[in-house]
This record gives sequence, structure tokens and C-alpha cells, in this order.
Amino acid sequence: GANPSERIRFHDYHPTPSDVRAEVLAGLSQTQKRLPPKLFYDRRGSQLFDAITELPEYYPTRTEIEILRAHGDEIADLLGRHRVLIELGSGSSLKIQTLLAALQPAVYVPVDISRDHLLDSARTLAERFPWLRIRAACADYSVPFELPLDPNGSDLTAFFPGSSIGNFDPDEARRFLLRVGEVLGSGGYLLIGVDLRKDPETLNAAYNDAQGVTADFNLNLLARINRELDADFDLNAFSHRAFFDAAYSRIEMHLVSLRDQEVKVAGHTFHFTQDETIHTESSYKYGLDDFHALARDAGFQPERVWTDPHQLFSVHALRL
Ligand code: AVI
Repeated sequence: GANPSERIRFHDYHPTPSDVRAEVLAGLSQTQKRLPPKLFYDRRGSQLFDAITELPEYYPTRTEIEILRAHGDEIADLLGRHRVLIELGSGSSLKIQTLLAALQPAVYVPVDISRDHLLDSARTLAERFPWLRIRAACADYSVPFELPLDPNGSDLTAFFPGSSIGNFDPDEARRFLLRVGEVLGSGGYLLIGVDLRKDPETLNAAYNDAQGVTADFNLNLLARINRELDADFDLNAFSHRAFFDAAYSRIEMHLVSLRDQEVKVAGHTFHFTQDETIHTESSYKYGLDDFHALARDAGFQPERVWTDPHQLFSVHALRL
């Protein structure tokens, strides 16, 4: 219909909110203190991440968009037009708009844990694409999830952009891909954006931007814990550190304690020695062959890969 809201159906699977308190206390109790990277994305953290994607040093977002624009027709020729397109994490609006224009799916199924974000972006897309039917699913795609589709429907395509796969350890990544495979079923395609391994200078710059936005993004984790868990982290007593570890082929982000200190979190006291760190994120960088091996381990067949002229980023079509 002409009315955009008539083309949107909303399915709420009521994802269980993660137990932030338990996760934070468990992470800070380990020998190498750690905090789960999904806690970055409160409202402020999501705004800071959006700002990161526009930084001159942070090449992944703009490069992935460039790849989707340059190869949209080839992607559509391979994956097929007028099918069902599932997006895991309704993230960047420019990326999905590029893909919707190329694939012209019969149905678009954004899956996201944030109700507000999901509905806002569904409304925007329904207005911009008057032919598009949307079935938005509020669900946590990091655990097994359902889709608002008839099981014997047409072949499915899932889109997982942004190299979000890189924030999983390889074993978690494999398990995640296996689950996506179960949702897609045989004949399904996964179109997935993967950041590529490259010289350490480029990688280190992308996570140590001159304006300090990535540092603010990292430190916001402590601000969030102060806000939500009755904690007293002194944001001036920690600093951002990010570096490429070639042995693991990953960027590690840490928060470094600038002095010996004690911090109270939800009634528990944690001791930090000077220079002790909290590991807040890993961002794995893959060679094309490494990622193909991971995909095969999870039962996918790598069909095609597109990259930019500088081989900074890759978009893979995997088939089940
Ligand atoms: C969301 N994720 C793929 C980003 C990355 O590059 O690993 C998160 C990020 N962390 C620091 N800058 C960006």
C-alpha cells in the first residue's frame, strides 16, 4: 500500500535483557580483567560509534559501502532479486539502502535487539522504498532466534555487515555462523562484511584516532557502569589503549589504570595496580583464505568475495 506503516509488521520476541551486573562483576573478577564489548552500545555509546564510522582513520564503514555500491548488480545477479533479505543487527542505513536498491527483495526482515532503533529505521526505509514490505523482528541474534517467516518459504539471504563477526573470538564466530546456517537452511546465502588483515600502521590508526573519539567510546563503558551499577570509576584515572596483536591477528582494546586504585561496583571492591588493564574488545582481522576456512568450518561454501582496490575490506557471499 501507499501508506508506509501498512507495509511494516513488527514481531517482538522479547529478547531477555542481559544481566549487566552479573557480567560486569564476573569480568572484573578474572585475572585479566575484561568487560563484554556489547556493553559499549548504550545510547551514548551508539552515538560515539556512529561518530567513529565517519572518522578519517576508520576506513571499514566507508570502504564496505564503496564495495556494495561498486558491485551491487553482481551481488544481485548471484544472490537473486525479489527474495527475502534478513539483516542481522539493523545498523547502518546507507549500507542497507544500497543493498535494498540492488536486491529489491520481496520482504526485508531486520533483526535487532533495540526496539526503538528497529522501528525508527523500518519507518525510514518504508518511506524511501514504496514497494518494500518489512517484517521487523525484535530479537537477540547472538542466541538462537526465530524469524517471522513461513518455514517453507523461498530461499533466504542474510546480511551481516560491518565486520561485526570480528568482535567474536574465532570459536564464537564459528558457532555464530553455524546458528545463522540453521536459520537460513540449505540454499540460503550469507552476505558478510569482513575487515582484512593489513599493515599495523593503518590498523592502529583506525583504533587510535586523532580526535580521541575511540578513546571516548572505550571510556564510556566505565561511565555507563557508573550510571547503571552504582560504581565509582574515576574516568580520569583510566586511559584508552588499542594495538594490533599480530600473533592473534586482532586489535585489542584495553582501559589502562593510571595508578594503584580501588573501585566500587555494585557493592564489590576491585583493586587495580598501576598499568593493569581491562580488556574491553577484540577486533579480528582476517586474510581472505583464513575467513574462507572459518566459513567452511561452519558448513558454508565461499562462493564469491568482493574487495576494494586497496584490499582494506571484504564482502563475502557464502552459500549453504
Ligand atoms: C562494531 N565493530 C565491528 C567495531 C570494530 O571495528 O571492531 C567496533 C569498534 N571498536 C572500536 N572502533 C570500532
